[in-house]
Amino acid sequence: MKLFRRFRRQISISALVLTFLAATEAPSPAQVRITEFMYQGANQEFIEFTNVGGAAVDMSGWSYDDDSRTIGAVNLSAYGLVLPGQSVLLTESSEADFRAAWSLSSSVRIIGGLTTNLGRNDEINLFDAVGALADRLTYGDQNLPGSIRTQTRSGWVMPAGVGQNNILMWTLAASGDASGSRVSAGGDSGNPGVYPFSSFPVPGQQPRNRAVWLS
Ligand SMILES: [Ca+2]
Ligand SMILES: [Ca+2]
Ligand SMILES: [Ca+2]
Repeated sequence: MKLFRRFRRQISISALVLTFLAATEAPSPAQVRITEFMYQGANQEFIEFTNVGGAAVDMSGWSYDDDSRTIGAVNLSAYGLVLPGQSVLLTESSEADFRAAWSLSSSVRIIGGLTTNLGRNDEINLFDAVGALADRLTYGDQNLPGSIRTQTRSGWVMPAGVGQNNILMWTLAASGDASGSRVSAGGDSGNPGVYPFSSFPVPGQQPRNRAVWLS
């Protein structure tokens, strides 16, 4: 009987260990999503990606492409580990020029020199490290009349539209709006580097503004 109890205890400990291992080996929910873009502006086009999930995401091996949908077209590995709530930027401009034009601090990660460029009617594709589609946004005011045209004003996604690939859930930036938009040195309107609606605001960045949408 004593032997049986010990055996049973060992079984339950093994089950606990197995449960723990399964939990630690499960893939992390890599919730990096497209949160802002401008296809053309005085300070050139840009795309913002935000980690809207609750766990840090290592973007090593992640990639971007436009409507040609090619995995690996533009390497995003330089972003490295992206914290919950953190936003990172991809721009046609040089990193230094973009940072200066938008007065972004050195803590905001920017990959510059993008040559896979966005047009008026185009698509943004974000692929994770195994080439799975993490997010996609298909847009074009000529293809979908009434949708936004992000020329000199960026578009930012309303919280309900995150990850939905629905351009109708995006809003044009206007100085002082709920997304914290402002004007760049060149006169563009946008809010690159912050997504204030994330549930996980990064310390030092704008506080979350979710109340605006919940009220
Ligand atoms: Ca462009
Ligand atoms: Ca293109
Ligand atoms: Ca933003």
